[in-house]
Amino acid sequence: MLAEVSAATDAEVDAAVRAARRAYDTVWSRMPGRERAKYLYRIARIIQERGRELAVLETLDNGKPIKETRDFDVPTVAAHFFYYAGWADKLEYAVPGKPAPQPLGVAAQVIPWNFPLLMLAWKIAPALAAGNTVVLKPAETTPLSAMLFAEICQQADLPPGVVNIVNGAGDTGRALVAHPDVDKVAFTGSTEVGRAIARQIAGTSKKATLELGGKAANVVFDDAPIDQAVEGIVNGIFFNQGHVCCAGSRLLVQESVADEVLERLKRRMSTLRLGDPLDKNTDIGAVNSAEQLARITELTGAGEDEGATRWSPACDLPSTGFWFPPTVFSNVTQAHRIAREEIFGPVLSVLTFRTPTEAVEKANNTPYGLSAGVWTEKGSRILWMANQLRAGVVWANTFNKFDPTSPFGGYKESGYGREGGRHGLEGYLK
Ligand code: TXE
Repeated sequence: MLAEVSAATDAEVDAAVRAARRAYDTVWSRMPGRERAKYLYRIARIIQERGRELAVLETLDNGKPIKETRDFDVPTVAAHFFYYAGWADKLEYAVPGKPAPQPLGVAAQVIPWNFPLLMLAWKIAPALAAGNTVVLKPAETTPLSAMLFAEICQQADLPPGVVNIVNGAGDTGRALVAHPDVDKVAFTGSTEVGRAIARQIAGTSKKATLELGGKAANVVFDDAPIDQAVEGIVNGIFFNQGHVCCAGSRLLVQESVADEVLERLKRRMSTLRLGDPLDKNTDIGAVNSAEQLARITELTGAGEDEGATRWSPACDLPSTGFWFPPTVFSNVTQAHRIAREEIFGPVLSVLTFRTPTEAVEKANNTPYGLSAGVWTEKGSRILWMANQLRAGVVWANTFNKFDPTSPFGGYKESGYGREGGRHGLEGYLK
């Protein structure tokens, strides 16, 4: 065990919300945007300065490779604070002749374990820039980087009560969402809990942003640059062990190139290094928890039982911890559970198509709609696909690209509201 963290009681959740309310009323909502910006810039710089420490802590807590926390998570977190700092003093003047938008008040933010620090940044940076105060609950298996972030807020002299962190599991999250003095709820996690939160706040005046599960299609046409596409497929599903809501977990490949793509993909998968997440050469780290490993194991078992063909490269799994090898299923049909349900692990399901229309039908044949990828040399086809695909994000000849300036969010059961970019601020303003 790495650490033990105490769960907040209802009274402690109440104290945190009250602190946030007090800070909102007396300090934060009254402060000029340019002053708020100074704090956000300061936080961004301290994140950069303490980047190594944050990366190591995040890797220890989550199990993802240090290569990712060092080169992706932490720099992207800093980028979000820099980006939203830039908005804080522009809001008053964003639309000439119109009154300045107002903050909502106290935001309750509940986040998952797959990108603990990045999800915190997606939530806290726009909320603070817009003038809200926050109470954030990290996931129960990954609370540590949020606590280090709280220390960074103190180091930046952020006024007390502007950012509050409460720990705990679902009960703490429920108490936080239910608190009468909360004005806004922002949640990222499972569709099931997202639905429960939507029911819980129905009939109240609380606003909500929900970012839920996904089952993204990564569509490869026969004119795609195959080497580049294979890299995109690997990144799409094996980045962060596939614990990614927008993971390209369904590969849709045009029939004429399906054998070639699968062959090259297997060869590339054989070069992936699984093991010690703190080793900078590691590509695939540990699964975050026993529960998540059980879920991946159950669904991959169902894939075999239903007749799909399973393949993994030979690889030694470490004897302690939770591990799952990179896995690809071919001969998958749309009826298979592995084609319909979010696995949230390093497991790819391969389906084929003949025509662009069939590709669209299959890609959209899911209750989710968070993201999709398209690989083709034809610009006109990219635009056509982007319009046809019912997904909040469509990547063309790339995958899993994130930038603070771009909005992110779902269609259908992947949730509602957008995070990132200017759209991300709108969820914290009235
Ligand atoms: O999610 P939960 P879990 C998917 C993925 C995964 C599955 C289950 O498929 O296998 O969900 O993961 C808090 N009121 N995603 O169980 O339970 C909880 O403490 C308020 C997709 O980890 O949704 C944690 O902080 N809060 C996803 C957060 O909700 C509650 C990321 C998420 O946990 C609560 C994670 C309640 N009633 C899992 N119950 C994505 N969209 O990226 C729990 N929580």
